[in-house]
Amino acid sequence: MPVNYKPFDKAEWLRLEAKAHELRKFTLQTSIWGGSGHMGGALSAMDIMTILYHRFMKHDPSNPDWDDRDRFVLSKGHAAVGYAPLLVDLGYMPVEELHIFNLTGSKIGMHLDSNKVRGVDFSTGSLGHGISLGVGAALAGRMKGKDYMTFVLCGDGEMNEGSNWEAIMSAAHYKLSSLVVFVDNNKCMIDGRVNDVMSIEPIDKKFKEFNFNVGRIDGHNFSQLNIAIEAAIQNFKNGGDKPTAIILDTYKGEGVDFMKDDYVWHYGTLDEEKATRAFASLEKYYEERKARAEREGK
Ligand SMILES: Cc1ncc(C[n+]2csc(CCOP(=O)(O)OP(=O)(O)O)c2C)c(N)n1
Repeated sequence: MPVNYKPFDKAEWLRLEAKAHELRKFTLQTSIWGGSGHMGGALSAMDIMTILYHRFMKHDPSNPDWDDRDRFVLSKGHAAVGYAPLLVDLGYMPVEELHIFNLTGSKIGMHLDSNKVRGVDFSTGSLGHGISLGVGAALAGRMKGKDYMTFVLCGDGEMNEGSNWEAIMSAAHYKLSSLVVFVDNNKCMIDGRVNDVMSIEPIDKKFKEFNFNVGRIDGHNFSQLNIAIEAAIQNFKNGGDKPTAIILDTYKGEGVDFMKDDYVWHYGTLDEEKATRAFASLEKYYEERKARAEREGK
């Protein structure tokens, strides 16, 4: 699949909104099929995953091992309940696989196994390892003379893991400009708010001090996401010598009113009544998102 460098106009913005909406619904549906899921962190991450796979990444569902593909590491591997539907939607697997999400015998578990799930570059789930994997992938690309990008998506709570900071230090040391680390800064983790458990702020300044190029944006705004990712890719193409970190200010459970900004929805189950409310809330949210794209898009 070629890199899609069409201009980011209103039509493109609306196309991404429609896709993210579809995938948010698909995420809830997957957790219903499986009986549960980490919906909060999947919903906060849906916009970044959508724009990466649907606008920027070189990848080919008919050839997942294509050597020139861009790499993606879902370091916050528990967001698989959102990532697996995205891969299904792209054609990496049939939808029937999701009907048994995380159930006995399913290839698709609560965290995705790259040996079992087509399209997944790295198995994740144990937090704190995705940036190391990304450093390895970016170094391998350099050694093989490839020009692929490596994108790593971390959680903000995940930044509590010390291993991240060793990997961040090595990414800067090796001047890995093909590496882009996103932090899904939704301010919540598994059983509390990040600021109460272990604050990571000022996270943008920390990356800067570790010699990264740093952006900090609204992670639910496709226009801002587009500008930040384009800049990161251009940095690599133009021979830049620093990796990039993009801090995404987001909300856990984004799109579903009763989940939004509430760590209780890190992991959960939707009964019929809650499911009805959640889907209705997503429809309302989509109308607001479309209205913003109409208003601000060019
Ligand atoms: C090494 C490790 N320790 C603990 C866990 C359990 N765990 C799963 S999700 C989570 C919280 C992560 O918070 P954050 O990174 O902010 O995720 P998000 O809010 O984006 O879902 C924890 C502690 C784990 N998966 N791996």
